[in-house]
Amino acid sequence: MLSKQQEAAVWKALDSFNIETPSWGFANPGTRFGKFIQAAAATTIEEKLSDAGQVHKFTGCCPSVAVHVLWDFPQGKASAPEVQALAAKYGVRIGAINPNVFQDQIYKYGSLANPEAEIRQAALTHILDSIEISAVTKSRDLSLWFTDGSCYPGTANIRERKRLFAEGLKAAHDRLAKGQRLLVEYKPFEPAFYHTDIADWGMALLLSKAAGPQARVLVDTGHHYQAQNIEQIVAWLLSEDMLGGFHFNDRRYADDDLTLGCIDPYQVFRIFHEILLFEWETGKQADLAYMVDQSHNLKGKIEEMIQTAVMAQAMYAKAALVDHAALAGLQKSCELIDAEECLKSAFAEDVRPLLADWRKSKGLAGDPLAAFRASGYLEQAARDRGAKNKMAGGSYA
Ligand code: RM4
Ligand code: MN
Ligand code: MN
Repeated sequence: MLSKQQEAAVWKALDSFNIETPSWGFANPGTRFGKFIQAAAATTIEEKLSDAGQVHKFTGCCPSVAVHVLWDFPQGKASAPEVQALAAKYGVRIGAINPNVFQDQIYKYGSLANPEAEIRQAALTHILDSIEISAVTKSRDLSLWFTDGSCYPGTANIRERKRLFAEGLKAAHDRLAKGQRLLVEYKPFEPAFYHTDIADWGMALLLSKAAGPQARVLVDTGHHYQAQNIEQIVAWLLSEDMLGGFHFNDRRYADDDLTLGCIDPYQVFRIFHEILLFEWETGKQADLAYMVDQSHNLKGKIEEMIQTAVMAQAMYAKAALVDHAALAGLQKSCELIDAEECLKSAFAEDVRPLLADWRKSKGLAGDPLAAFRASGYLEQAARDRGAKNKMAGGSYA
């Protein structure tokens, strides 16, 4: 049984917890081996925002949507006011803006680190256009992920490319408005299979520092080597005031983009624990963007996103149950078993009844997935979009 005090801690945590959904998670993506089309998948930015609106309507914790400029702004900057208005129409707002400097043919040998100055400039121009879009959509974060790298030893000058990245990111940073942030994401491999220019958190950290004071590191939970201790990275970045936010997803092998916590919920809990422990110790609020970065080949997209939001809330609530004062004492006196049990007992609590109560207090259904299923939205979407999906063959766009 949870004490009144513990219940209050969970309640407070839930009141402050939001997680952003990705527009691309509602479309028909797949793997590089093929796509299995879903009749109800979103085919336009309007449909993506409508679906994201459903996730927020039933969970109450997904008020914003990250967008990919190339996929969601058909006319580039000119589409920004319309996209902004559509978000409002469906009860969400536009969150992080993701430039796309990896899909166009010109980026075969890289974007900001391309050996050709003209292509570097094209990439920078797209990033600067994305900053202009963020002014219209009132988005705080510009979220940058690069595929730059090389596939064979000896084919690229690694140090020169690092220099070019520092230069390009600084040029982008210089255009940020006050209060905006540049989030620098890292990933060890894919599509570059020998070296990736921003391969890990250390590289992202150094480049963020080189870019300027409004740059932070973005941790995508799927972008690590097997067995890497992600919560340690989180703790270090927090202590450096250099953690900007997350792309949440789960993985079993590599960058699998699986549903958050489907393989290892304890990992998610441990990440949230490091954040809440930091806040308790320092009395500071960690200023982080919690975002989902998942795209599902097989599961229903809206249902999967609801599962994700519910999982994130549950893990955050469990992390809020850790008795920080007790844990700090146990760590100091090296009482290993008791310290570990202190952490694990919070993880073991069943917070579902409390989550349901919290939802009901906000006028939401206790079980968001069941409520969404009962709404008939999915069946209607399948009817409205089925023919389009069949014809289009489905894509991220
Ligand atoms: C990448 C990375 C980026 C995302 C793209 C679609 O693996 O995680 O954040 O924008 O996928
Ligand atoms: Mn990501
Ligand atoms: Mn990824």
